[in-house]
Amino acid sequence: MSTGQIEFPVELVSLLRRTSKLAALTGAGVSQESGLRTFRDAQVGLWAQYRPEDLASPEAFQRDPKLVWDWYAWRREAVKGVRPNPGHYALAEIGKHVPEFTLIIQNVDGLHRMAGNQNVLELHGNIQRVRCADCRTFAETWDDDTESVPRCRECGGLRRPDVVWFGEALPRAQLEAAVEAARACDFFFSIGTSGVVQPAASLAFAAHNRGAVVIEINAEPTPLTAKADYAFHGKSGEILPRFVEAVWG
Ligand code: BV8
Ligand code: ZN
Repeated sequence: MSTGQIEFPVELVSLLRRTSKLAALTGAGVSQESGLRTFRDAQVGLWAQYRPEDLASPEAFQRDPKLVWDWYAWRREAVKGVRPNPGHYALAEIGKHVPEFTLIIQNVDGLHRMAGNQNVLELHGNIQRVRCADCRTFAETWDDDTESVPRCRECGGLRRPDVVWFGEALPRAQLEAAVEAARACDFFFSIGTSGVVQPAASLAFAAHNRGAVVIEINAEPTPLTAKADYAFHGKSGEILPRFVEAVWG
C-alpha cells in the first residue's frame, strides 16, 4: 500500500488528540530520507568490507583505533552534508501539541535536535561529540583528518566518539528516563527501527505491557509488528507529517 493511501483510523486520531503522554523511539530509518545509510544498509567504499557492529565496538577500537576513528570521521562528514527531513520536523511538531512528549533516539547523527526537537534522550550517544577513552574528558575541538588518533590534553589518552559501542552500557540517566517514559505513556511510537538492538528494542514491549497503545511506523515489518496495535509500513518522512496533520492539523 503506497504511503499516499494510508488512512489513520478515526478512533486512533481522536484518542491521540486527547493524549498528554506520548513517547516515541526512533532508529536509523528516520534519517534515511535525509540521505544517511541505515545500519542494515550495506556500507560503501572503503567501509563496504566491514559490518557496522564490527567497527562500533571497544574491541575494534582496541585492535585498530585509527580505522575506527576514520570511520566516525567519515560518518561526521556524511552528516555535515545532510539536513533533517519532514519526519524529524513532524516529531518536533508533536512536541508542541503533547505536554509530556519524550523522544527516545538510537540515532547518533544529531538531526533531531537540528529539527528543533527539545526533550531528546540520546540512548546511543552522538557522533558530533568526542571524548577521551580513558578520563572521559570532552574535547571542545579536534582535528578529523590527522595521521594518528588525537589524544586527550588532560591525560594523553586516545580520543573516541561519544557513542555507545556494542557491549558497552547505555548512559544510565537517559536509559532510566526512557524506561520511565515507556512505562508512563498512553501512546508509544516505534519509528524507523528494525527492533533488534537491545535494550532499546525492549522499550516498546515495556510500554505495551503497561497498556500503552503501540504504533509502528517502519518501511518493513519488524519483530514488534505482531504486538503493535497499529502498524503503518512506509517512509516515516511521508507518514509522520500526514499523521500530525490528521491529528493536530
Ligand atoms: C549492552 C552507536 C551490556 C554506535 C549503537 C539481548 C539479546 C541479544 C543481544 C543483546 C542483548 N542485550 C545486549 C545485546 C547485545 C547488543 C545488541 O543488541 N546486539 C544486537 C545487534 C543483537 N546490545 C549492546 O551491545 C548494547 N550494550 O548490552 O551492554 C552491558 C550492560 C551493562 C554494563 C555493561 C555492558 C549497546 C547497544 C548500542 C550499540 N550502539 N549505535 C554507532 O552508531 O556507531 S546501535 C546502532 O544500531 C545505531 O544506534 C542504530 O540506531 C542501531 C541499529 O538499529 P536501527 O536504528 O533499528 O537501524 P537498522 O538499520 O537496524 O534498521 C532501520 C529500520 O528502518 C529498518 O527496519 C528499515 O526497514 C527501516 N527504514 C529504512 N528507511 C526507512 C525506514 N523506516 C521508515 N522510513 C524510512 N524512510
Ligand atoms: Zn583523558
